[in-house]
Amino acid sequence: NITVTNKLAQRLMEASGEPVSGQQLADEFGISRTSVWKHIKDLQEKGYEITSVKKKGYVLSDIPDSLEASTIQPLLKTQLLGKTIEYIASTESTQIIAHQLAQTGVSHGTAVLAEEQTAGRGRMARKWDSAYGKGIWMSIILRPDIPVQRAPQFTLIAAVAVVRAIEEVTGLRPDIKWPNDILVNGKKCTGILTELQSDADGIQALIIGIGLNANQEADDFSEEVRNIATSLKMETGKHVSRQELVRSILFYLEQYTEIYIKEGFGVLKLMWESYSTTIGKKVRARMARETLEGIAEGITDDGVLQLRTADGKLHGIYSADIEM
Ligand code: BT5
Repeated sequence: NITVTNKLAQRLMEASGEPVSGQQLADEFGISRTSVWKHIKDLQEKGYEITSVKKKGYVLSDIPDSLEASTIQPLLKTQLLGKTIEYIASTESTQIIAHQLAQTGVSHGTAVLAEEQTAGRGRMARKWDSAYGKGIWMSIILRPDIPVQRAPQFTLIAAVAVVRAIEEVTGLRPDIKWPNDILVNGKKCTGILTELQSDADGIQALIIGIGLNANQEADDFSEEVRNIATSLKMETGKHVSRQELVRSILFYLEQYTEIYIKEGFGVLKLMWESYSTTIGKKVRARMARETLEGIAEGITDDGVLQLRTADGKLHGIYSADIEM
């Protein structure tokens, strides 16, 4: 029974290294001590380090570095986000799974997580490098009651949530490059892809795809991206906890979504601008049909980049690749 095992893991994680007796666990979960012992064995087989201290009980000293629900959900500080986690070791793309799930009516906040993507994607069908076990490849299904044209704001909100999570967990100071890149020391460590399902009634689901490079070494990246990509481990010199990052991203995304629904985009726009490296700079915006050069003056309330070209004209840019 998966759920009892998970709850037991949660109970031991929350005990923060203090022993919990088999009898107490048996009482709390309404099962026998033999059954407790069997669940403990299951957890140990999954990579949880649990020792049994004589006369005191079970102590959890380490958890496996996986993104399964059982390792993420204990210590999760959200009301809704991540309360349902769909975990797949290997998949083409968590976006595909999330789109399918969204159509079956899963609830707001459902998250899809994979250890590896074999066909991870960026914008405009570009490839997203997704090495096994090294990053966070996650798609979150949100169901906000907002008009379709406001959807792009969620890319910016998600970017701020990811930056806050990276700061909190690693102490690094990432920058945001409009619209969806998170950079550390000028190299890309996270990309965000927002897709939506909508009909005449408006947005049915937003699928927020987050690809975060956590523990890669340079060799783990394909040659195409090696020079432009970085991981949090490469920047800090330390292995980072993907579990903590996922929990923190979900926490901030939930907080910011609430602020957004209650108060609108204003405060979040200010936060986004404070992390942005794009605003105030001279940039080149490559779009499908043309390339424009000018000063990035700001973003509108809808997340549209305002670019002023040398002739003094102000252009609203909805989607582009930015070079600085
Ligand atoms: C993005 O696209 O940056 C959005 C990436 C979203 C990935 C997530 S992972 C979970 C979910 N499931 C998916 O299948 N996708 C989402 P874009 O701005 O188009 O940038 C793509 C470009 O980034 C590529 O053309 C490469 O140049 C570069 N790139 C690819 N993989 C990278 C990586 N792991 N780290 C840094 N840069 C990368």
